Amino acid sequence: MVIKTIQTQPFTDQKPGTSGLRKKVSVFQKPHYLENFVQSIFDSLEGYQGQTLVLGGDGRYYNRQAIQIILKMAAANGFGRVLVGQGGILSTPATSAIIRKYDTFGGIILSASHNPGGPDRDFGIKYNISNGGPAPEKVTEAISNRSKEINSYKIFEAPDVNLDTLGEIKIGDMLVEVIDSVADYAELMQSLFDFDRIRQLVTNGQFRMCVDSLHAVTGPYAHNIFEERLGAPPGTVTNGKPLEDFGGGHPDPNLVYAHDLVEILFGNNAPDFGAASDGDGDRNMILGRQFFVTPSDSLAILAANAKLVPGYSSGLAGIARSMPTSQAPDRVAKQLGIECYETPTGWKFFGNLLDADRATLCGEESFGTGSNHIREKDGLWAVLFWLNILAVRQQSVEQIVTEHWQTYGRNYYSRHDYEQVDSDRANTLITSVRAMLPTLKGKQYGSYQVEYADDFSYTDPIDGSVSQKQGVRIGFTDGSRIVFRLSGTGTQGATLRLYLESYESDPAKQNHDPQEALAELITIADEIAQIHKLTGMDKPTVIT
Ligand code: VG1
Ligand code: CO
Repeated sequence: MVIKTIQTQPFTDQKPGTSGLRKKVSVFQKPHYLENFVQSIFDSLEGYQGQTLVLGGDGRYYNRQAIQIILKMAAANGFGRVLVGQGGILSTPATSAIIRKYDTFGGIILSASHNPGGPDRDFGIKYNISNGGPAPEKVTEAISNRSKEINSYKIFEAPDVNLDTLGEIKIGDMLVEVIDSVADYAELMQSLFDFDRIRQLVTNGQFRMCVDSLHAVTGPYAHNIFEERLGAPPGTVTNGKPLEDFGGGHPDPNLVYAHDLVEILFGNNAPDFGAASDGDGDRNMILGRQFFVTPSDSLAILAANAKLVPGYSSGLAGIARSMPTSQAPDRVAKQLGIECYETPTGWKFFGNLLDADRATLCGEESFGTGSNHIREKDGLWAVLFWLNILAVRQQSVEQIVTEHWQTYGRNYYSRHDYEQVDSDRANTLITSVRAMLPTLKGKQYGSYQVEYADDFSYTDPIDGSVSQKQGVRIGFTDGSRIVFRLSGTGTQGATLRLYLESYESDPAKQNHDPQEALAELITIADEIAQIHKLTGMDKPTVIT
């Protein structure tokens, strides 16, 4: 076995987006492409000699090949040890948990999350730091800068490691430990939630639930936690075997892509509870019988009920939500007398707040919820949190949500995505809305009057770092909002996201379809941004 130094040329497109670098598999398969990026990560870190790295992915196509390359590069660059998930499998939340539990230097997660997988689809890679969370912007910028000037990388010439058998093997001086992908994570969940109480609920013969892993990474975790540890009947977890192409679907837990689950929960004789998670296991969708819980409401409800859950019984230090997430959690925070922080989109912005114990629960409208137990959002954690609440309150999902609205009011919410828009057109749209911002204040649109219009800028309260241009927002005097953003996770063209929110305090008016309740705002958004004209699309591709 020898260390080789390979000469290479920089690629110009290795700037990480909202959550790591995501490209078509064929891009990652270009000679030196993955290697350049991995070496750029290592070159941007300091003090990792002899340290431990965690490595795993969501099992998508190219996961195993990438892991072999990264192991050999980690060894050649001087890491002391790598903990790699069995079969190359580690969910994003499990990786975060393992980094923290074993106090490792950092971790590399191979995933393009909810993007489809397969030879013609997407692959991705992201680096997480020693707190278990996504690398903050100063690190991703360093990686991106390094990738533009890199001219060589180091790799061990060594045989592939058997990833399927637990145990240890060496590459040069570096120890590779193939670890159980599930155990550490499942134990952490058991330490936070009342498993005895949840077990009583899911085995009482009355309560029925379905957990759809969409052939992505949570399958082994969900089987272990729900069926083995909690005793739910076999078959509770569906699509529980991770497949390289996720069975051809989008591993995205929303009403559009998790349609099989949606049909079950909205069909005849529907079960009481349904949940799904995404490719890498950090997102969740929560459904009751004939009932959908909007992710923003979910965060608010978890916060309002946190004291019912052992891991949070002493209360919350604060809540944090991404800017486009609805203001429902703000109302709970106000009632609890705690702060609700508003951050840019992407979990990396929650890290400092969690580390400084300013926030305990965090969430995003994009089906992401989590807490200070790790530094990533966590799909199955959210499912267990809901089950714990249901077990204590002995009410249905619908009852819990509607009572929440009666107490706090309802924030009607929806996101409209326009996918695969021509990038120039999408940029024109955002640029022209930005240019209009100074003129909008005070303007009347139908029954809405603009109170403020700005481009969201965030100053991190802990380290003072500033992130600008994080989404254009237009707020109205009654608290309603319209937000425009371009996605930072896509791999084809641009995706325009339009986020819509309005507030209804009257319980008699809280049972409308959000698309109807938001209809006027939807029209106003088009009037302001000329979405249909500029995208050439007459309706969104996905509505959540
Ligand atoms: C999307 C979501 C964002 C989330 C990100 C990563 O980003 O909007 O809330 O943090 O995906 O989630 P964007 O830039 O496309 O809007 V995941 O589960 O894909 O790692
Ligand atoms: Co994800």
